[in-house]
Amino acid sequence: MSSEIIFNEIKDSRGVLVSFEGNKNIPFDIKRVYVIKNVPGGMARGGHAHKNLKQVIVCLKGSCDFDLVEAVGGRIIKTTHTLNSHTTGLLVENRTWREMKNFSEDCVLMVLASEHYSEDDYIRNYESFIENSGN
Ligand code: T46
Repeated sequence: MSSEIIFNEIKDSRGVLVSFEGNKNIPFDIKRVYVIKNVPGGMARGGHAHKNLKQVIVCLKGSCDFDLVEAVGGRIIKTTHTLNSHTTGLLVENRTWREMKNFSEDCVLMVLASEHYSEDDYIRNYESFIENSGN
């Protein structure tokens, strides 16, 4: 199930360092990293799920909300997560519908992905996503 991961900060007199390592504090091999920023006020993103892709999303600056829908033990579970810290990552499992909203103007997201980019991996129809989520 999707969940939040807490990352350690390494602080010294020179500042702060946070490390993200595949198969250590990130629970998969990292094949791709991308950044989302400059989202206009009121704009939503997402509106899809992925067949195989798992991701950890880290908010490096500002804030935004993720609405997730996924099937757990045959039941549809809906959760909302506010991302506003570089020490918290949101693990989004495959076959999880996501809507992203309430972006602050300064929001910067870093996304660590388990797969290379593939349009074929997207599930874009919410009704068929729910039907195929098994309940
Ligand atoms: C998710 C959220 C956080 C690429 O060319 N390479 C990439 O790695 C990605 C992710 C996208 N693209 C292209 C495909 C579209 O033409 O960039 C454009 C925007 O992508 P998309 O509409 O998928 O962006 P979001 O913000 O709706 O969703 C993305 C991820 O797809 C999604 O898995 O969790 O960011």
